[in-house]
Amino acid sequence: MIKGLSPRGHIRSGNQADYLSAIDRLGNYPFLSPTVKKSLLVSLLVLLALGAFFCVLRLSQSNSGKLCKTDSLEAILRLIHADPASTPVYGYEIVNTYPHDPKAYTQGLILDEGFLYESTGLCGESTLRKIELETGKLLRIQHLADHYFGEGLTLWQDKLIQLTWKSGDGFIYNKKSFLKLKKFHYDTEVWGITHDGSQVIVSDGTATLRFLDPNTFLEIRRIEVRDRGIPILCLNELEYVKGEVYANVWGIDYIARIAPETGQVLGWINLSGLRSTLDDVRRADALNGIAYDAASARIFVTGKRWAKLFEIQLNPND
Ligand SMILES: [Ca+2]
Repeated sequence: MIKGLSPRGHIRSGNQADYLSAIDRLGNYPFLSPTVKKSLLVSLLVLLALGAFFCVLRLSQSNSGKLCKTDSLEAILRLIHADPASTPVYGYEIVNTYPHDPKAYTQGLILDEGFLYESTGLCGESTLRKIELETGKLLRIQHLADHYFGEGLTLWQDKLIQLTWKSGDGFIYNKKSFLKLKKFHYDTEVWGITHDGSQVIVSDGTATLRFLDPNTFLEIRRIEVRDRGIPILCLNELEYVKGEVYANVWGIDYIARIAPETGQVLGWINLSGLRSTLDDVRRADALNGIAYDAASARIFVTGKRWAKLFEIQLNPND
């Protein structure tokens, strides 16, 4: 499936609730004439439609998404299983299973001090969330404007950095309050983000990972991710784990373990069995979302519209 408008670019109505609430509140202003109320109603609906329209229009011009075709993904799968001895393929054990919002279109996932922070995508549904790990309870949420499609998320010092897909805008928030501290701009499409303690690392759906200054967001260096010489396209959500970059590969249920110095794939994690444990497999979209808790050395994974979040332990052999 070509990565374009489907499945990433659906128009969704997450912010419609805000608009509908605003429309409801119009009834609380009896001093407004019916004509004025009608004009305000039309204006709100036009704003809603325009936001979603421009979001989808921008997504339709995707470049890297065109790389993620079925034959490209099948080539990666053949490579992974061609000669397991040359690049290790890890299996997993499920240590714990936690609830995850089945409506959350997960694009970025991290864990800090026992809490999950998540960035979700789709036009009109993009959010930043703080979640109680054990219960899945939503503790805080920030809606993005309808014209943004939320992407990667990382925590730099005490600030959350959230990217958006093709709009060229990223946001920095206070971790506790979700107060938006800064909006910054970049010129490229972006997907995932993590950091290694000194630089932030960004994916863009190709095989390239870029290392950026966390304060200026200027590029310092870049690597091309390869396994046995073959570029690994469609790199998506990222997580820095014990000196390696873990990356979801869009469209397959595998995580690449990448050497940040060279881009070489050090190993693969085969998570293709996780999907079958979901109650509603038909609604579940791509495996996406890796969070690592360095304090307890725990790894968490989930997917877009997956109703479960898994703590996993890696096995040396698939
Ligand atoms: Ca992550």
